[in-house]
Amino acid sequence: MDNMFCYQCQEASKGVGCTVKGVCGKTDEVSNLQDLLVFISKGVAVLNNIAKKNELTLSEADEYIYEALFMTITNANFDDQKILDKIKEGFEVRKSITQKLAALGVELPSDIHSSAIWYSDDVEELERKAILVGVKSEADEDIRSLKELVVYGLKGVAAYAEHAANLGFTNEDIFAFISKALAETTRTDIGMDELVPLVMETGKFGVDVMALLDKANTQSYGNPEITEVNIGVRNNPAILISGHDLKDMEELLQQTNGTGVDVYTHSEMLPANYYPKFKKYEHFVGNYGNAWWKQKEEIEAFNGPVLFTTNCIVPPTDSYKDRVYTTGSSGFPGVKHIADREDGKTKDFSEIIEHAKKCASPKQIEEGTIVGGFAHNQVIQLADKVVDAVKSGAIKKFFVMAGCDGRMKSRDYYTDFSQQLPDDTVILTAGCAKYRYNKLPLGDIGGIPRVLDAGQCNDSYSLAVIAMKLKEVFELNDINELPIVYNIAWYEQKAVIVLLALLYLGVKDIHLGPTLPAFLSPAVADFLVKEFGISMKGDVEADIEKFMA
Ligand code: FSO
Ligand code: SF4
Repeated sequence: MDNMFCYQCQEASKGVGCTVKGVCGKTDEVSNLQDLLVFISKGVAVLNNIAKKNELTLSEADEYIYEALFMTITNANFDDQKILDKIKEGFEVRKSITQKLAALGVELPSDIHSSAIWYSDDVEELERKAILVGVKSEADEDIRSLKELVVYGLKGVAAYAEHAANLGFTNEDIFAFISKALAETTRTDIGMDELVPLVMETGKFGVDVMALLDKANTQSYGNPEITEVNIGVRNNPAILISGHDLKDMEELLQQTNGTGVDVYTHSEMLPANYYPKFKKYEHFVGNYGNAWWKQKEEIEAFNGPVLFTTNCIVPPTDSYKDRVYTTGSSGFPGVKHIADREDGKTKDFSEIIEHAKKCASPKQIEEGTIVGGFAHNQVIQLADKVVDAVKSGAIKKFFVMAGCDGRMKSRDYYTDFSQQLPDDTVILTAGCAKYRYNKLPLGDIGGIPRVLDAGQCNDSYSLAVIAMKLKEVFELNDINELPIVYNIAWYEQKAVIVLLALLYLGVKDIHLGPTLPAFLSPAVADFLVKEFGISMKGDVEADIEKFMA
């Protein structure tokens, strides 16, 4: 028997799955405990679903589920102890739901799934159970594929729901769906006929949760606006902040204000630079470095402490591990974790700020500026200009190149593709995929930059809003009639939910790369090809010729 089995991300070993240790650096122990955490979350969902059917809304159960799922996303949490603690918390949450249901006189069904009742407080037994409840516990390859597609989509939904909730924005329908869908994946009698619609419904809630997070972000911090972001450095000690959580960003900026410590974003936090409420801070210098996978060299050069608010964490080397801090759903054994907010209070970033003061200022690795901030509100303000450029033929095609970056050599495709695209094309991007081309001198078309960055991966929602707006302006019946090509790069489960959201919105003929998800069985992959025209990226010249035809 394998030590572990995980095939949830694009780096799954040999395109099949990691069985000894994760390519991401996750140990077999952590991987198995994450499987157990998903199993326990399913049990909480089964009970929560029953509670909801009895009109009992239990925010502690909803919260538990999205936090637990988020902890199992690729590159978020490598800390076995934190995952064990979360598993044990799950037992408590289940107990509390069961008691509340009993108080209402609700009886649990006799055939309830074991994830809703299995219990142990013995660590060795927990670890033995962990090996048994993973992905492979579903024997049928196609059912497993569809169930995991739902679970991975839900992990993305959970991540975005958590960010929105941190800003005080929640949606009961989204929570109800997460519990319903998770509970559905525990059924042994469910077939393709029910799982395929469940996958599509997951996509619908992908759209809803991204819309909710968009509302949370823009109502809290203003609409992103066109911004020139500094990529050079200043001569002060500084903190680097990475991940996606804007509430953490806000509190870090507030608490560093006036301390002499500067703040820089890394990777997926770059779009924080586009929000009016953050731009006003003089000590918010700009963005340092590139996509997540370059963090080893870049953190080394940064000199100051780094705060991970979410994924993607690359296991740190000893040379800088003492400068790494995690918070929220992220974690790594042996690094400092900044505790969650207590009700009505902010997080306490004083330790990382004091740490920064003792460090040298960042070493310059780049200089100049990059432009971003093309989220839906900003682009819609430019709509006339864009529409004129399309009508005059100055813009022939848009390429949606949202998604993720990663360390695989084959991702050079995206840089080459951007460079070789004809001059009358515009790239619409979101997510860390942008680092493959956002520093290239691709110029502009009548003042419209050829790379329009909407923001983080969840801001792919902005790209969908822009597409809908263009469809309306051009009076088209179908979004697929627009001159837009989708050439998406995926890496982890947030990209899975973005992809399912696009499918739900009716987008056809998406090109996906750099490799096909290992969790798609041949039959499920075939279904996606036939139903939605999904295809894999090919080589640059042939793809451009095909797309421009
Ligand atoms: Fe990237 Fe990592 Fe945003 Fe992901 S930093 S890969 S899809 O976590 O979430 O785009
Ligand atoms: Fe492998 Fe990806 Fe799973 Fe890590 S998250 S163990 S790299 S499939």
